[in-house]
Amino acid sequence: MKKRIMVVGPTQSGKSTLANVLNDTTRPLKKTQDVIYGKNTIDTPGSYIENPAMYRYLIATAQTASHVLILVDQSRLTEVYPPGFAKSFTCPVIGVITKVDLTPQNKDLPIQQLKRIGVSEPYFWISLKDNIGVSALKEYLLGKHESSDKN
Ligand SMILES: Nc1nc2c(ncn2[C@@H]2O[C@H](COP(=O)(O)OP(=O)(O)OP(=O)(O)O)[C@@H](O)[C@H]2O)c(=O)[nH]1
Ligand SMILES: [Mg+2]
Repeated sequence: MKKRIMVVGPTQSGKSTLANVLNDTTRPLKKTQDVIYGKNTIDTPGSYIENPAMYRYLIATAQTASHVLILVDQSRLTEVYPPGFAKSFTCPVIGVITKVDLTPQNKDLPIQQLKRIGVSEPYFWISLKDNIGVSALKEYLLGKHESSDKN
């Protein structure tokens, strides 16, 4: 079975925008209401990580994923993840700091937050508006993924 990259993060943190980039698609960006399986991704609604009753569902969904991306919106640093949450997943968990075009001075807080969640470095800083860091992340995730798992 093809493994996909699961994208988790608070509401409006840029999950669906990133999923579009990873899938080379341009799906319209309206609030994600359900888990959406794309070519390379599993996009999740922000409300799922904001609702502890949905954690089990996210963890179960990740069982078929190659990676879990934990998004932290640098422009809006809400604390939605429980401490150690990354340890719930059996696949690699990658920390992605989004919207770095909006508040470029804010570097330490997202790092502290990712450490608290239990995500190990390296972290990726991206802007999907200014196209910063995107090709490095894509290469890291899909470079090996696609060649070993084509169908
Ligand atoms: N400035 C800026 N805006 C961004 C960036 N990435 C996404 N956005 C904008 O942020 C808004 C939310 O993006 P989405 O990708 O829909 O966010 P989401 O996490 O999927 O949101 P939900 O599905 O509601 O949880 C959109 O208006 C995007 O255009 C970025 O890197 N910089
Ligand atoms: Mg979305």
